[in-house]
Amino acid sequence: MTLVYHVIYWFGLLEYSLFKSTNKYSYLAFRKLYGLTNGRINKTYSNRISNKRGKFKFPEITTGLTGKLDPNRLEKIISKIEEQGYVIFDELLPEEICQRILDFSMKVPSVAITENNDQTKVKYDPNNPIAPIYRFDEEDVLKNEDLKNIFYDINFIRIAQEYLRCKPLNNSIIMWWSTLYKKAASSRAAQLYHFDMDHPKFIKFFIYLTDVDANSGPHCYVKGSHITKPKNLTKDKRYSDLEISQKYEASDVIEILGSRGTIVAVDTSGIHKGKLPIDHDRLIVQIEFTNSFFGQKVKRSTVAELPKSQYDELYDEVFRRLELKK
Ligand SMILES: O=C(O)CCC(=O)C(=O)O
Repeated sequence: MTLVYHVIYWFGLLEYSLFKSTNKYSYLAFRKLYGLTNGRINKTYSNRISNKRGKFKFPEITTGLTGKLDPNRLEKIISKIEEQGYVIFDELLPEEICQRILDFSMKVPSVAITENNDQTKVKYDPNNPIAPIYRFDEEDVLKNEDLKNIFYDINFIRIAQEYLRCKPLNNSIIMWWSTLYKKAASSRAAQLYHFDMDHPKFIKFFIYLTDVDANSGPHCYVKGSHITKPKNLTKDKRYSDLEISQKYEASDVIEILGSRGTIVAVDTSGIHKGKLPIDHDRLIVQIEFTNSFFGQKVKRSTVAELPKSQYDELYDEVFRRLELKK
């Protein structure tokens, strides 16, 4: 059977190189092969991409939402992500920006998504939640200047480039409320352990826009699980807390707590979940970079769907804003 998956996957890669789209079966074969090869196929493909695609030339010191970044600090950040799968930055998104985004999230309708995937675009009302998760459309997110600035943050791009070992592709920026609607963890709201496998290699930056303690929906991560996973946890499915605790030491299962503004970079090919909030709703924004759009189709209107020429222009804009040269 593994051979069949390989054939479908390689056919998909060929098709992708010609038409820039991934057929459903090759995507499924790719996800399956990730588990079956413990990530080896991703490494092979990613190495090829790194060898082919260059890197942006950044100045020695860049300044962004994560403060001043020089090669020394960059190296430490990358080593940490490579070693444990995530890094928590000391810098916080400034208070006034968090507040402006929070105000925006109360005014602009978002999509309330139920466990059955019923979707209704409504204004989020903390006093009367109708779904465990309210996700904002990306086109609405990108109308907000603060969120746009997060999307264009130079340090995120620089860190993503170093981690992905090539010019990174902006996959998406999404923002969502996790609410107190349900008393049990929602699979739809990614509140059960799982790993992401949308593309060969990717990295996400999360920013908390509400204070997050153990009862208000922390992002939970199993240290080191992006490198290799125990045999029983390589299947592409959701896992219970018990299944995780049977395979990992409690000290490897991390709840990322922090006041609003906390910024984290996470390789979510590692095992993770958003814990069910029980005290307060959580608002979070996520920016994702990838090394290839092979894989999951992006439904939202993201830069991922823009033709390459326009895509480069987006990077031009990043560099124009920052008065830097590519
Ligand atoms: O809500 C969270 O913290 C988890 C999000 C998640 O599972 C994901 O982005 O893949």
